[in-house]
Formats: sequence, C-alpha cells, structure tokens
Amino acid sequence: MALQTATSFLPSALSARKEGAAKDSAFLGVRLADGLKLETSALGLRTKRVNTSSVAIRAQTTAVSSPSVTPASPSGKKTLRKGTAVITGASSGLGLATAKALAETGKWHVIMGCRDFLKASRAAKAAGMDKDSYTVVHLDLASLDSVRQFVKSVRQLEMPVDVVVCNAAVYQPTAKEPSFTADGFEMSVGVNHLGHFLLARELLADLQSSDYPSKRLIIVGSITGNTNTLAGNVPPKANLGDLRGLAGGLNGVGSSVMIDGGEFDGAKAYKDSKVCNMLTMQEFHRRYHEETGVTFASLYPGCIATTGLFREHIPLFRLLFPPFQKYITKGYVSEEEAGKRLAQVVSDPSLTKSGVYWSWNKNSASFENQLSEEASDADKAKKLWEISEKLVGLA
Ligand code: NDP
Ligand code: PMR
Repeated sequence: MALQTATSFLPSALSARKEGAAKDSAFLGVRLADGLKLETSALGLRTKRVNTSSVAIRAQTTAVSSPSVTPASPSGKKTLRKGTAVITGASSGLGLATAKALAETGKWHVIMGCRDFLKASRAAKAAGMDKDSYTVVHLDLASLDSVRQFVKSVRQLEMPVDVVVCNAAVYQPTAKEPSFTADGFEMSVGVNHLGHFLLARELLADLQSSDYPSKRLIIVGSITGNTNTLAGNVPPKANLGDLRGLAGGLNGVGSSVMIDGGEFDGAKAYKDSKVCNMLTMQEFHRRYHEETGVTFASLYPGCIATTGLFREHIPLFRLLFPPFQKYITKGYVSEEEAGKRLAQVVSDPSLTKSGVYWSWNKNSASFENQLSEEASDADKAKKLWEISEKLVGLA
C-alpha cells in the first residue's frame, strides 16, 4: 500500500558566522575550575494516494491507509479509531523508539516529520514498523518555510491530527562558532525552539478540530535545562536572562546569538532551548487548554546516553558517557524504555493532566516533576511567547 514519492530534498541551511570566543572541549565538558554546584532535589480504512503534484517540492511523503472512526463492532460497542500522532525527529533515538512503541500497539498511525526522508524510511523499516503504521513527511525545522510546507503536506494527507510531539533536537557542544538556520537564527534555538514553536502554533488548529477523545501537544524537555537538579548545574548552565539576544533575532548581526545576550556556547544554547521548550508548553497550557481541551505536556525521558544527540561530541565523551550514566549517576535509560515513556505521555489514558512536566522514577513509574524557577517563570514564558511569535512571523 505504500506509495513512495521522493521528490527533491531541502538543501540544508547551515552557515557559519564569526561570533563569540572559541571554547575548550574538556571531557564531559566540565572544567574543574568551573566549580560544580551540587543542588539536588532531585486515522475506515481508506487507501489514500498523495497528490504529488500538489505537494510542493520539499514534501516527501509515503501514502498509506489512514485510520478513521471505527463503526460499532458486532457487539454494538463503539471502538476507538486509530489515533494519529505527528512526531518530529522520528528518524532516530527517542523519536524512532516512540514511533515504534506506538505503531506496535496497532492503535496508532505515526506521521514521522523528518529532515532526511530516506534515513527515516530506512529507520522505520529496520525497526520493524509495519509499513501501514507510519507516513514519512519531510520536515526541516531549520527552515520556517519547510515547517509551513510540512503543515500543508500533513493536511493533504487528510488524516486527523490527534497528538503532536515536538521531539527533534540538535546539540552542538563542540562548535567553536555558531551555525544558523535558513532564517538566520542560531541553530540550536532555531531548530529546537523556534521551528517547533511555529509548528505547534500551526498544528494547534488541527488538534482542535480532531474528534479524538484525548488530544495532546507534547514538547520534549530535559533535566539539563532545570537548574534545580544536579544535572542542570553542570556548566554551562541554562539561563535566558532578559531574553535580549532572542529579541534581537539571535542572528549575530547587531545582536547576540545567545538568548541571554552572551557569547556563543553550543552546550548552553541547547540547554536554553530546552528551557524554551518547557516554558512554551506551560504558556500553551495557560492560553489554550481551557479553550481547546488539548493536553499540553513536557517530559524528561531519562538519560538516553546512546542516541545521535551526542554525535557532535568528542569520541572520548561518546565512549564514556553511557557507562558514566549507567553506573555512576544511574540516570541511564535505553532508547526502547525512553520510547515507552514518551509513548505513555502520548497515549496513556491516565496522563491527561495538562501543564505537566513528566518524569519517571527508578521503577519507571511516571510522576509530575518540579521545574526550576526559570523554567516555571510565567512572566518569562509570556515574554518568550511574544518574542517568538514575532520571530516566526505570527505577530
Ligand atoms: P537524536 O539525535 O537521536 O534524535 C534527534 C532527531 O532530531 C533526529 O531524528 C534528527 O534527524 C532530528 N533533527 C535534528 N535536526 C533536525 C531538523 N533541522 N529538522 C528536523 N529534524 C531534525 O537525539 P535524541 O533522540 O536523544 O533526542 C530526542 C529528544 O530527546 C530531543 O528533544 C532531546 O532534547 C531530548 N532529550 C534527550 C536526552 C538524551 O539523553 N538523549 C535527554 C533528555 C531529552 P536526523 O536523524 O536526520 O539527524
Ligand atoms: Mg550529565 C544525576 C546526575 C546526572 C544526570 C541524571 C545527568 C543527565 N547528568 C548527571 C550528572 C552529571 N553530568 C555530572 C555530575 C557531570 C559532570 C561530570 C555531568 C556531565 C555531563 C556532560 C558533560 N552531563 C551531560 C553532559 C552532556 O554533554 C550532556 C548534555 O548536557 O547534553 C545537553 C549531559 C547529560 N547529562 C544528563 C543528561 C540527560 C544529559 C543529556 C542532556 C539532554 O539531552 O538534555
């Protein structure tokens, strides 16, 4: 049933500019002199053919059967139709594991929003996902045009959008100079926050029109953006300051590339972007939960030390990080387990509370976790929202 329609790829939008000072990349990124603070707390089955002529050049899709409302069974009892979940960055790591976990239930169809169509298709196949359980649609979060095109392509699939998971991310801890998205934003915040901000804002209307009983928008957060934890106190620490760099456009031309106005630091930019993700989830909750009934949630899935997230880190780090997390911090979690956790936030009937940042204890039981002061600052979340909507052209 799968019709593969690979058209051209979106050119990658990386460019390097000079800004800020070069950094040393010490093992585990920590120089002893930095003084580590130990603050603990701790879619009936219709077969749909995508009209490729109407899907603009950048969209690459695989058309599949789409789930719909299941009519009353012979017993007369209505069964829940298949849900459809959009997952960004589902070509590897947490996104792929979540897509697999959802697909395996037979109750979910996954729209995989990925920048590399072939990689995503191969990954889904290698993971053993049934070809009718997913659709790959091209999405490069480093381009706002691509995000808008993705939204159009998803709508052309004519599947409901029941859950959206903003999962994709880049981490550039060893970058000496910033790189930029197609729209000129520093890459980490541009992809992890601004691309997702536009995507989530656009797809909210689709979530709202879904008839699924529990509609959810999930933005993946992290412990490392929370300075009320030990992990969040490993330098460089997340800090958005007064958002002056963001307000200046993060372009390195007349403004800093860092949200707080400071010098470029790739690791900090990632952690700042995660604070933005967690603040954005809460602001969505405050603005839209009552009106739309959508559940907004974030999470820390555990330390998935083996994923592609660390691809740009030095080889020694990649070698020692997994055992360090397994045996020393005991924060390690496998990709499979982390995927089950995120799949729970997508689909578990008991996780409908909105505005929550979920974490898991050692027995893999979920609990509502406490965010840091900055990551729960409502004034900052509002300011972040207002600046972000200007930057992505929504205001
Ligand atoms: P991976 O690198 O394995 O996955 C990241 C995904 O994002 C990949 O599919 C990647 O695509 C995609 N991606 C990157 N840039 C873009 C872009 N410009 N447009 C579209 N997709 C893009 O990392 P993880 O699975 O670890 O990360 C997933 C999420 O989990 C992130 O939000 C991360 O912050 C979070 N997280 C991870 C933790 C960990 O320990 N690993 C801990 C806490 C949170 P491609 O395959 O083409 O590179
Ligand atoms: Mg961290 C309980 C302790 C704990 C946990 C759960 C993590 C998770 N880390 C912990 C502790 C420490 N880390 C300590 C004590 C150190 C100093 C040796 C340390 C170092 C460290 C580095 C250099 N840790 C890291 C890095 C990274 O480059 C990773 C990062 O920050 O990526 C942004 C990372 C992480 N530690 C974690 C988790 C989950 C990460 C991946 C971060 C993320 O995706 O947010």
